[in-house]
Amino acid sequence: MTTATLVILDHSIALSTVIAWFAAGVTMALRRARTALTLLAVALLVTLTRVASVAVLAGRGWWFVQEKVLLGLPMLVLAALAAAVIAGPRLRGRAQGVRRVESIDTAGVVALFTSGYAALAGFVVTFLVGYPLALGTALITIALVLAGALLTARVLAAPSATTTVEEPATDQGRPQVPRRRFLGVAGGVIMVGTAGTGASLSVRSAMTMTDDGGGPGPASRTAVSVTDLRGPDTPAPGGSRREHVLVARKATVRVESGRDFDAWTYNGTVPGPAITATQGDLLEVKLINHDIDDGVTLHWHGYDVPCGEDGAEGVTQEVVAPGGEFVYRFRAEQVGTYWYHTHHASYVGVARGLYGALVVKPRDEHDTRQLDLTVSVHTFDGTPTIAGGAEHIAPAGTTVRLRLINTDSSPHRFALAGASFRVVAVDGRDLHGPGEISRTRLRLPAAGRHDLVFVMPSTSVALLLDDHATTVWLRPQAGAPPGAAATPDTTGWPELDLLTYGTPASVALRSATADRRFTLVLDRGLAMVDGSPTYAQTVNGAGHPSIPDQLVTEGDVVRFSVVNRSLETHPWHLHGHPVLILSRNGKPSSGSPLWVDTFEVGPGEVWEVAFRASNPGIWMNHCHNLPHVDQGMMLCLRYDGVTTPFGGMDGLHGGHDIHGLHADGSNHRMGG
Ligand SMILES: [Cu+2]
Repeated sequence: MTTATLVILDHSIALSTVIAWFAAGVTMALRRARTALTLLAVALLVTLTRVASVAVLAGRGWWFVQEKVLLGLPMLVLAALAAAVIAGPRLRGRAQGVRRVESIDTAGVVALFTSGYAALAGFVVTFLVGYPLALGTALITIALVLAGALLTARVLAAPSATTTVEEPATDQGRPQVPRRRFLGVAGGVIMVGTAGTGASLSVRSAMTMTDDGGGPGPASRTAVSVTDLRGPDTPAPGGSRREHVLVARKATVRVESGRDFDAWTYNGTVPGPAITATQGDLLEVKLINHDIDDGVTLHWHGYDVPCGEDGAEGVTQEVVAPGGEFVYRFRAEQVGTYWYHTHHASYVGVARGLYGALVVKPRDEHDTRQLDLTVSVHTFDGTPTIAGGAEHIAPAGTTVRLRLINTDSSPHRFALAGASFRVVAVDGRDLHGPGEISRTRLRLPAAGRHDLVFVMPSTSVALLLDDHATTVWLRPQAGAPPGAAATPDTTGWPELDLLTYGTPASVALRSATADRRFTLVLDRGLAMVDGSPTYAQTVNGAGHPSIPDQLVTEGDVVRFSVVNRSLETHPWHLHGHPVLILSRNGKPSSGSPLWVDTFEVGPGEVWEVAFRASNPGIWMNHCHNLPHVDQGMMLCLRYDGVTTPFGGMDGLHGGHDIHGLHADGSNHRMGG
């Protein structure tokens, strides 16, 4: 059973305990002793099942159960035992007619209701707080459960409630609740709850600090500003200077599906102009903002540029406002398939079209028989659309390289019909010994890239997106029939698992001792995001910018684990460094060394990755499901001694926000 299934099962059992205990309490209050006794037995059984489900879940990792084991379960079990001892014998007596049904048995009913409160509190804590559990939260929760018990006792102990009543109370005969006392106690409980929640939230929002990952803390060293970490302004020997001007402006574009779309563009097109270079060239890209009121930047996704060129608004530069400009310069030293996009309010900007491809080819590539195509997928108004041309001619024998780019916030599946192929690179980095595969689907996480290579057969080849209609045709000659690739049903094709694909090769980083280790537990919960309490996408229980920075020192070997406690998928993206995948759910990667810039952590999954801290700066480390960034799922990896003059690190709690709150304080969301 997957961890996600276990989590869902545990949630269902937890909910059942809530229902069972309250049902037992209500029926006992209604003096239906037999039913109440049965329900008590059911509640005890469900509680026992809950203990088992939490125990099994604990086997998948402490992060999945911490708050349950430390708080929810002990509370529930204690309350349940008390309820069994207090209410059990009384109910049995009444059910067997030993005792006369005279009145509400206050102690028994309170005991049953208290179990219900305990079960409910545990359930709520899991959803609102999750991991890690703070002592304050535990104390508030226990206080609320006790307050609930007290309140119930007071309500039941009201004089009219103890009057002997032979029949279940009718509306008229129902015990009169002493309103003033009830309101007083209820008000008190609400106040305790509100004060506690407020206090715990403000503690969380104030605790931005540094996580040193077990390595040395900050040293007093000469500070370097990110503004000094800029790229060279000459190409490598033999390379050339490639200048581009990208003007960010609004435009109505006709997407390949044939519809018009009110886009935000670079140079009036979506995708923006493809930026290509040969290894060693100098890329100089001038970004001009014409009329994007929200502001723009350029982030070179997966490209390990010097930090000052990273385009992370509020950390490496100010946002480029309308009328403003910013020049990015860096050497194209890494070959491969990448992409660029705005990193300001990116959940809106990228969705509306502020992105384009970045492809760097090796200097020594002279294969004239190669067809090199870049194919990107982007969703406009809910329709995934391919950019890169619907049809291409590739004579039989041609080597075809397909550079697939997912520019969306959700994963996409590609399938190639009519030819066997190799996945030669992932996220721009070559794989080692990739074998030939066919009838296999490729899952591209949000922001991910796969490079496919195949030799064109004498029949047509089709590329399919998400198992639907063929989106790109490759034909050996004009008018060639679709042949076997016509309408293949790809739904039954297996998905390629990159962790077992290709052949292993030794990588020093894999066995190197880590200088620092971090764990990021992803979940949903109540947290402060940009100064407001939100049901946020959290990292270790906090939302941006209250998530502690990860501190590293240049040269460190860093390992970090990403644990997904939630039921959503989180494509995790570290800027400025490729990460080596070490393991998924404790199982080591066994194929080619896999270097990626974005790895998709599914619900219940645990990924461990490593990287070498070799690119000084302050780097965003975030979920690339961009709406999740807006909901708090972003933090910074900071090299010791690097500072920023922008809002980023010290000004995070001030008016300056680093990912999408505007000068007027409003969040601009994309409509529809
Ligand atoms: Cu996410």
